[in-house]
Amino acid sequence: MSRITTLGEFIIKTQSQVSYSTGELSKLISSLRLAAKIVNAEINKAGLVDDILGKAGDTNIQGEDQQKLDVYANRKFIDSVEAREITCGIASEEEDSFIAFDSPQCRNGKYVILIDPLDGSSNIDVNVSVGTIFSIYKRVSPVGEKAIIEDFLQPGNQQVAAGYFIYGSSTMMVYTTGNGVNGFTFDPTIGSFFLSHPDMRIPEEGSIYSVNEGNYPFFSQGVRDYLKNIKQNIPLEGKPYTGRYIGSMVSDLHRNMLKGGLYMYPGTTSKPNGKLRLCYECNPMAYIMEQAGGVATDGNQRILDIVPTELHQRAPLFLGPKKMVAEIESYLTR
Ligand code: P6P
Repeated sequence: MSRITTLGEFIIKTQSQVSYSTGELSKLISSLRLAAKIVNAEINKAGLVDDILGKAGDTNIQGEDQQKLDVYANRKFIDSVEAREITCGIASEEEDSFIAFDSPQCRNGKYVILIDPLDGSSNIDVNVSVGTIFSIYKRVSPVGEKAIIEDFLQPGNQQVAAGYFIYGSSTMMVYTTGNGVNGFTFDPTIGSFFLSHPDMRIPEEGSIYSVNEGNYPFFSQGVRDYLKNIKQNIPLEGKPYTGRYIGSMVSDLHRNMLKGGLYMYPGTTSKPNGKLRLCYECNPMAYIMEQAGGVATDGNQRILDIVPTELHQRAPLFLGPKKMVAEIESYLTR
């Protein structure tokens, strides 16, 4: 039986791999673990708790209905990160702008964090898996001062850590600090995350594709040609491609990383930049995918090389095994 490794032990053991880390990054990652446990507990009993399901009655800056659990999760992650006093600021999908923490200790924080506190939350009421996505950077503003917007508008290739929590049939944390991707499964009877998926790599071959085909009429000709042709092509193993899409990016991406598959959210005629947010959805997932041996592009360039100009800007996204992304890219340039 392989040695049992808790997330806490793993964070400490691998801390030395992050050259400049003085333990703050470890503390930041462990603060996310605490918030995720709290959110997980609420999600798992959402159907039983009064007044936690459904819409909060507000819309976020994206113009999306905020679910009550969106607001709850957002609060828990912000409070948990701020309480550790090791991060100078946070940006969230659920907040109009970034939050610069004001305590002297926070101002001395080296890192900023961007987060989608509860991605796919509209699925909660129908009991479909949802997730939290996070992205961590070293600040560019002087230590000791308040965080500024430039701290949050760095290209994804500057990330020092990224990860996601998936609240599914089991709750997992999957993250990277630039030395590969590792997955941890939560044992609710003990209240700890345990290393269950060491050194995750996406299979080089894949026969799963994940896209909302309801948008087919509004995709570019290249995307439509790709979707038409893969229904005629038979991959090497002789089985047709499989369409799998549950409308929860963390779940779709996690499945495709384990089984081999392409996830995409292309632009459409009305939304040429698609729906997904560059800074706290595309970038962290692209970093994880690259660290797992895959690739992530917007159809023209590497996601991680895009320099953000706005906190909530969107980007088309194609990510998965090199061969599958290369194939669809060959259609996009036609
Ligand atoms: P559509 C959830 O709102 C989300 O941001 C991703 O998790 C998911 O993949 C996508 O949007 C689903 O969007 O337009 O297919 O419903």
